[in-house]
Amino acid sequence: AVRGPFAAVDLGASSGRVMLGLLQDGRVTLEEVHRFANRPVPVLGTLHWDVLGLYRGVLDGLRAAGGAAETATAGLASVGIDSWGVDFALLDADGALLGNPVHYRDARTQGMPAEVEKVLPAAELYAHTGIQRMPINTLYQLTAARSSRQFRAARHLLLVPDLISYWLTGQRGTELTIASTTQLIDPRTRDWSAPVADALGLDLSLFPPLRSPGDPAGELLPGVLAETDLAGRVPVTAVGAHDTASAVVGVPAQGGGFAYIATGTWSLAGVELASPVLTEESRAANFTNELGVDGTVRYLRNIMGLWLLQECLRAWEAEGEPQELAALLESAARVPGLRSVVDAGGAEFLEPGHMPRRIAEACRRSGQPVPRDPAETTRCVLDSLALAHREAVFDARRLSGQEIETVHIVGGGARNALLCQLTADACGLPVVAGPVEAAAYGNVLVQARTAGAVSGPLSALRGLVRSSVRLRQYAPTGDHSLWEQAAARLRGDPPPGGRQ
Ligand code: LFR
Repeated sequence: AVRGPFAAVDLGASSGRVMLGLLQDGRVTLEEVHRFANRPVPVLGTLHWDVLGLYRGVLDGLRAAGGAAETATAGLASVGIDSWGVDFALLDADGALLGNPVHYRDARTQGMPAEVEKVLPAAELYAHTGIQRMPINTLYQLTAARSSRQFRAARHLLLVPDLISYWLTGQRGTELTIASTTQLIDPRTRDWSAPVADALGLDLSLFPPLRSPGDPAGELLPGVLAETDLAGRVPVTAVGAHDTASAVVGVPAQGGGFAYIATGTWSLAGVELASPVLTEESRAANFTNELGVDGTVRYLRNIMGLWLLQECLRAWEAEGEPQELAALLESAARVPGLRSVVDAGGAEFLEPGHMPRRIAEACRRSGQPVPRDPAETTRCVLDSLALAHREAVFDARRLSGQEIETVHIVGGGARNALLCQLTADACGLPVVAGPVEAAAYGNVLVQARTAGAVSGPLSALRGLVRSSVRLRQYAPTGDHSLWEQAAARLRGDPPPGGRQ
């Protein structure tokens, strides 16, 4: 069986990377061969992704993968692509790109959920799709875009990882896990929801046929081989093309009683289920049923995530007060906890700009102390995130009936010891942190299984991750009831004994 190397292309909202994965002696070794920035570009008032720039990064990454020693001897076994969700490109009948994809943080989706609900009430939409009401969802973006000339000229719609895959292979498909972020998939049938598309007058034939993680997705085109100095036939394999789907595969859990938090720009906190939860209660709790690898459902809540901190850092830098992250986290750890918390799921934090000011404003509005410096602001952000993690983990347990013994934190936030400890404290549960590159592990392992290098269910793949990485454990500390009080404060519950 082929043991690799496998190239995992993982595109995130702030950077992309190409990792090379190799299976050896029951372990996976991952090597980052190329990393490149992903900088959105505002053009005439619309925020875009520089998708050709990203593709350039992918090509450079594949060339670097080809240059690695393992590839020189064995050739590249396959390529898999995952990215952030919801965003898409429109192509004309010839397959040419009609414009740069618009960024989900662009303001065009403002008011779109309400627009959709005029024709399809929220409860009905949820019963069909089980997707959390977030303005960024493809459905709302399509509602905003549909009257444009570009949309009317479009004959194909490709989600970002499927677009990269198309450029590499010439073959168009729609991978299922990323398709589920559109809010146009029925999680029970794992197929497009005709009732939703019909109600909104959306033509589902814009989407190329669905394919599942593990399916073959073509081979690198001769022009791509030439550009990347790769030789031979290099298959592209559909993986969990949604980065969060790949990250959940890469959760090093043992047994079934776990929650996961995939942290990065976003925090995606929830559980893995065999079937969706489409109850009215679940809708009210704003839980989403995105699709996972191997027929699973990712039952989770989208939380604003480390975006809050990234945007603060950007603002401080722009104001001529750049902060060094490690030192900032150290000072934040010394700030007394839970003085002020904000709703880390709040749509008010979605768009870029002025984050410290917006956080201060949210604290002032809710009658809490306003953070006075970067350390206090950072503590407020991390306390708020930990609290949001707790609420999501507890709600996931309550709404799905799934037992939770351990919380796994994967992705960039697994590096942030303060966030991991606060999350353990807030949940009153042990936290296992790592790997940071969970999405790349998940991406590589699904390719490896298709190639026959590994076999078995997700639990077997997770076992391989466990034996490949060093994990950090955080035991819950502190007075757990303080978190309950903070949660009540955020909900606006009157304090015990009446309002002060
Ligand atoms: C994480 C992620 C989330 C999705 C957000 C926007 O990278 O994919 O799952 O909600 O980005 O697409």
